[in-house]
Amino acid sequence: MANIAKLFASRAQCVLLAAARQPQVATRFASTSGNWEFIKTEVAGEGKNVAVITLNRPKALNALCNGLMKELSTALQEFGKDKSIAAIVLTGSEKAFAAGADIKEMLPNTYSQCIQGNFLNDWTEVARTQKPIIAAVNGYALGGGCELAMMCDIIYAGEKAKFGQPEIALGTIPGAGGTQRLTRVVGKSKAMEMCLTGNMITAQEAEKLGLASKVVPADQLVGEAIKLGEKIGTHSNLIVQLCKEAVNTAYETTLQEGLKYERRTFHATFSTADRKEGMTAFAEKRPAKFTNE
Ligand code: CO8
Repeated sequence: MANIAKLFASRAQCVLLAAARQPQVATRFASTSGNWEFIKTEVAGEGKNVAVITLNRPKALNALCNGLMKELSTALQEFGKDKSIAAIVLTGSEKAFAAGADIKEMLPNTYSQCIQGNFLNDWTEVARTQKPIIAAVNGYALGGGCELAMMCDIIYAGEKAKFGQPEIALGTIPGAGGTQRLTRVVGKSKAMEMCLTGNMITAQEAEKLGLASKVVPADQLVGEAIKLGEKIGTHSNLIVQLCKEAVNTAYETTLQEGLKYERRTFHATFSTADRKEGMTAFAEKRPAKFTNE
């Protein structure tokens, strides 16, 4: 156990050191120029610190073709490096967040092509992103679309959103987390029911099950998600990153190991300027001025 504690302490210190080593200049990337085929990107919020990525393939209900997933990964990497961005909102259209992987594109795939081409490898960028990602889900989030939403950190759902894992009806199974992330969130019985029948659940059910944290009217959804991103952006980006890692650790390890990781990360925050500033500001009854250091 002592070794695990040491490992976690050194992981937390590495994160802090790596963050401290990064250049402090705010860089704007091509991702904000709107030069995409399958997505749209913009920067929103009063402080222009929330990135919004909109899946934009309306004719196919935002089916997640390779080109779309590549653009999404690139945009996430670019916003991830952009120091001025505190949080990212990922959304689709009112009809569909995403109706799943592109069935027509996948149709001719063979087993050997899937294995040798490492099919789905491009899909991991969302879960690897260090900044908080909020999925704003209107309409269908099916198959890979539901899995994409679950790779995000927080899901806000529009009133008419529908979540489901219908792969079983296509003679396959979820391949990007549907049998794993969904089960951890909603429990075995509900996950089995959804994966084995392909039945969809409503936004209201998703909220009740803890899959979505809030249901809002469809036309206010993206605005609410941006507000959430702005609220997160009022805190230290550095500490937000550590906190996100600590919450994610709950899904990766045992309770004891997770508690140790949390404790060591908590200790590590005492080596940051932002921890000192946050507590000093409280004691002096003034707003904190975080520097992300
Ligand atoms: N792939 C490709 N095209 C799609 C997809 C899709 N997943 N979903 C919809 N479309 C296309 C339709 O083919 C149609 O195109 P066209 O006009 O050229 O015929 C257009 O979008 C509009 O769709 P519909 O006419 O069907 O619209 P409806 O409003 O009648 O129905 C539904 C909406 C219920 C969402 C319906 O389109 C549907 O059932 N879609 C398929 C949902 C599905 O099965 N998703 C799971 C896909 S498999 C998957 O995600 C595996 C994930 C594994 C990991 C990721 C691997 C990359």
